[in-house]
Amino acid sequence: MGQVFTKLFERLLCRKELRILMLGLDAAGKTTVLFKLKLGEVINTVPTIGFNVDTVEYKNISFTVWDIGGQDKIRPLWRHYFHGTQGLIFVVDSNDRNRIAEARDELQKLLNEDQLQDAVLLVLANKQDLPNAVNVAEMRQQLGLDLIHQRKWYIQSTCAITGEGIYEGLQWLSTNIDSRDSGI
Ligand code: G3D
Ligand code: MG
Repeated sequence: MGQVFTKLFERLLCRKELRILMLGLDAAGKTTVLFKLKLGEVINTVPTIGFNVDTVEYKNISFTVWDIGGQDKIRPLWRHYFHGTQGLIFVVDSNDRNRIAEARDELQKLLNEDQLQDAVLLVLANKQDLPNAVNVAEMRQQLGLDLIHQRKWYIQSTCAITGEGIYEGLQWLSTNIDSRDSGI
């Protein structure tokens, strides 16, 4: 699977620099996705006022990942990581019906961030292997994605454990990231 992703990422390499953020509530499956990509070493850092950030650098592409939700105090610190983001991947646990509303609120807040206005949005409706999972059509509605008109977005069903759907999602991302921002 790693090699498949490598091929996909080669397409992005002619660009100067590519910043991708992968965010979502805790336990959505972000770390599982990150390791599935097998891009390289995952570096975990805890910036001074304490939240865990994982980063993977693959050539000129950087993936930055952290758990969102709840922490209003540290929220302003996130902005440091928003700058220059071309792609936002929002991972949601489709099986956690009780927290979809919370995920939606967090997503809406992210989409309101000035520095994320140019980022395209890929939503991964993860954990589709679980029998009680909300399907993609329902998730799209519950997250309010149809109300987004100012930005390119896409929702992909995934199972991060098997890797199902991840390639398709990233392919969409690589095709839709605005090349004007990426130095072409
Ligand atoms: P996070 O990084 O977003 O917090 P993790 O989430 O990647 O740590 O995943 C949280 C838990 O969900 C993990 O289980 C992980 O194995 C599981 N998980 C991730 N993706 C999927 C999926 O697609 N399907 C299923 N069934 N489980 C998934 P543990 O038991 O290690 O806490
Ligand atoms: Mg994690």
